[in-house]
Amino acid sequence: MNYYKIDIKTIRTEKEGMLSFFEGTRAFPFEIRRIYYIHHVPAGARRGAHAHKTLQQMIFCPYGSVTIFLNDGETEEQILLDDPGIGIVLMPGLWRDMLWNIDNSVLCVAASDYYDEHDYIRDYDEYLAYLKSKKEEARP
Ligand code: T46
Repeated sequence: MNYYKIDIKTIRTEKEGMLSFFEGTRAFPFEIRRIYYIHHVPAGARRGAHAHKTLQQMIFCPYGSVTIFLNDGETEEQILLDDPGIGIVLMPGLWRDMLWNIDNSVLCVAASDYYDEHDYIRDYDEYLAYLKSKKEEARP
């Protein structure tokens, strides 16, 4: 599946606590054009239910626990994000859902582009048709 996990650089600082950081194109292969974060979500809530045509994103959970469900039209995987030092880089074309495991968990995203609703596919049948047309395009 077209995603991978990354270790976000995390250092124990002289003052109490830890500090994590990442730099676009060093930690993952795109420049960051947008950062957004999702918060004040109750446990048990689900979000997502869409795919992106071109957007690349690095997703991490600096506080709490969120499960990410990925689907590429053939296989499904789920990834637990409950460690501020772990992120996942999602390449375009993956259907995703997110489940909040703990109240008020925060999900942060570094994205390769500005917000554009035209980049979203929010209907699953449309998503499957999109994948099929991409496969046909790629045929020699
Ligand atoms: C994704 C997952 C992980 C904006 O106006 N600007 C923005 O930058 C974003 C991200 C959203 N919006 C608007 C669009 C909708 O009217 O905020 C509303 C909620 O967005 P959405 O329902 O897409 O939110 P999630 O939590 O389902 O999905 C978000 C991102 O949209 C999406 O790109 O991959 O987080």
